[in-house]
Amino acid sequence: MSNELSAAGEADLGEAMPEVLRVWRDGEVAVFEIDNPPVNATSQSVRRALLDAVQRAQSEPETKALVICGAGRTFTAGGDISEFGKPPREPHLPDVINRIEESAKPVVVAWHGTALGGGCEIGLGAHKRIIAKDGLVGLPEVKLGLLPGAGGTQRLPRLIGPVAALDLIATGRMVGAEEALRLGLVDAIARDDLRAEAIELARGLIGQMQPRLSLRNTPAAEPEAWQAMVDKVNREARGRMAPQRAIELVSQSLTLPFSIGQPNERRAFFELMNSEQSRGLRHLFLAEREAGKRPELAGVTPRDVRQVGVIGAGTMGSGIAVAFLDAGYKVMLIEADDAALQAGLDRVNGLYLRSIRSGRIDENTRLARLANLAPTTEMGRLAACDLVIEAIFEDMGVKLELMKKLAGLLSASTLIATNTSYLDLEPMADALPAPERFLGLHFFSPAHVMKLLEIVRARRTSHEALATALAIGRKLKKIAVISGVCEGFIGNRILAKFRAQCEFMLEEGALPREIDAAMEAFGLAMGPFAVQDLAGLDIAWARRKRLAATRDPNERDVPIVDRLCELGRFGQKAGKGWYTYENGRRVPDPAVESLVRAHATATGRRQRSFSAQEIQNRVLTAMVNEGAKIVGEGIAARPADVDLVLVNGYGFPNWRGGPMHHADMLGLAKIVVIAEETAARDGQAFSVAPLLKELVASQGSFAALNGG
Ligand code: 3H9
Repeated sequence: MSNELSAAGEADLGEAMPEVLRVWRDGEVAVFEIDNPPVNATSQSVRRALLDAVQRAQSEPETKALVICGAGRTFTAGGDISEFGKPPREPHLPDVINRIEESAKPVVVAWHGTALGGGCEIGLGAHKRIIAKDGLVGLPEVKLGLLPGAGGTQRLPRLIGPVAALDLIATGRMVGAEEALRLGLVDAIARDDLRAEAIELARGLIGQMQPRLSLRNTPAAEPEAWQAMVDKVNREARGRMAPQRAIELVSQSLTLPFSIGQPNERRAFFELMNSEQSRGLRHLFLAEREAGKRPELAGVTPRDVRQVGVIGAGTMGSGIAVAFLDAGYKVMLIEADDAALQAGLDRVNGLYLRSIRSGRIDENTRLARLANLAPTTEMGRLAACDLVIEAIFEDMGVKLELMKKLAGLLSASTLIATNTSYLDLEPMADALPAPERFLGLHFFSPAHVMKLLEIVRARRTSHEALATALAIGRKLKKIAVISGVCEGFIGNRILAKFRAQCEFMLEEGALPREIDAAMEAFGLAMGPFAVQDLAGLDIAWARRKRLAATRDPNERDVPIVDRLCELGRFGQKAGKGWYTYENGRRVPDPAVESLVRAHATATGRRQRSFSAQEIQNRVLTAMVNEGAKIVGEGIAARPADVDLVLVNGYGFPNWRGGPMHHADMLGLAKIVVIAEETAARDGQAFSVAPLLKELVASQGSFAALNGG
């Protein structure tokens, strides 16, 4: 029988605080339930209440064991991110956890939902851990550029061994109940009723001496396995500091007592907390959660979408179909004829077979997902869809034809979306009887993998259509960012300026390999010329030829890519492009370098050498300047939305927080100086964004425009 004891959560400064810990007793077991919505973060009030409750329990004769659990949908998501970067307030989580571990009465932690970061560390301080069947546990601090700061790097290796501990800490991945049990991270998986079973477990421990993890030795690692894990972490760290510090601290758990390891961990935690990398990653965490919040959409109910039609089963269309199938939608895949449809189905199957090979899904999942796919060449069947997305050839004439057809076919409630990457949405909207139900859903290839979704709002797109698109984005587990209509929307518009600046530098004396090396050192996975080789230069060439007739003759244009294509250098698939490929390895090609040099000299521009720093500054300035125009024109609602697009769709290093955040870190005044130099040299190709100048004049920053 349960009896309510008290509610805690009183503040140390006499402020009125919500009750964040409910306390009751079940016989001799005191139950402490953390109740701090939305995710039970271990905020100061929670730490205070938990510490007081654990201490009080020590002197209560009727309490013989303790259970700590969480209210609502999750145990706890860990440290309160809104407190990060501010002076820490007592009691500190490591002290609370040490007190739990030292409890003379056994403590059991019951994990449900997610037990993350500090929430996992509370469990490591307890004497036994039990998890719900669908519970997840992990130390994801590394994703915020941090490390566990409440004993996690020292207790976890003592519990599950250093190799598995380093894996979890350095990747930040969450593990499910079965894996947690296999690793020894939990003592039991609840069969049915987590709370009741946790209380039973605690009752069974009454009167026994409880082992403390901090006093245990870390089990020795198999040297080869340890080295392999260290190598993997180093390889995957790619400029990020936190995983490398994780290696250091987990190693210390093997050789140093907890009393030294823990303060070392705490120091590393605060060093990382103050690092630009962690600031960048925390900025993105908050930006992701803000992106879908639009004041104009508050209270707008999204439409219910179940059946989706995808027109065009090429690379994009089949990837989009798989993205929707994976999220549980029914999908109708449309092609013009049987051969094209079969090729599309082969692509869809190929994607699923690859997922099976990589262990992401099993055969039953593949079959279940394919059961929701209806391939057809009959456009008329689209009438049954709630949403229709076109992913056909990128040509306005062809798209307008299709829109006219759809206008006569679809029911009055169907949402219509285009996956265009560049084209203007307004003429397409004009071709439809209900333009308020039309918008862009710009997926990135491969569409079932890439996290970014640009939702393009045309002039007449309704709030309901936008709210529905955002809800779809969430269901697809994408990071959805709303963009207005302009050439290339947010991402490709910035990419075009970035690429142009790289090509301008070629005309001024830089070489492709120098630019790629500088940008890879900055943190891009691949430099811009290597990326073009991967994508295929012929695509850009075809587009250039298409646009040639309408190109402004005064616009600065660098035709080197045309010369490469004329020589059949279409990129990796041809074995040569900006580079030559030998057994898949890219090698700078003297022939390309002479071609670049010859063209550069012929332009009559002054030739000089570029430092990596100068290349990075120029590229970043071009991106930030265009980003500022995009925000200034209202195409993106916030600078943080621009950051989300560049990080999630274009490989901008996440630990730099995106170009706009990074520019704030560098100081906007510096960016404006470089932008003005560029404009002075190249007035036709570059103009300084008015917003950038305004912010510098008012000593403002992009951060101030993010709100939230
Ligand atoms: C840590 O623990 C350090 C310790 O080692 C040592 C300390 C000394 N704090 O994501 P959602 C908010 S570091 C404060 O949309 P979901 C979030 O902003 C921490 N707030 O829900 C949002 O607010 P709003 C290590 C937090 O269901 C709301 O909760 N832990 C925190 O898709 C809902 O969030 C992590 O890194 C937080 N820790 O996903 C876990 N977490 O409604 C980070 C969330 O105003 N969190 N909020 O927009 C997550 O991964 C996901 O939020 C979670 C839920 C999986 C928990």
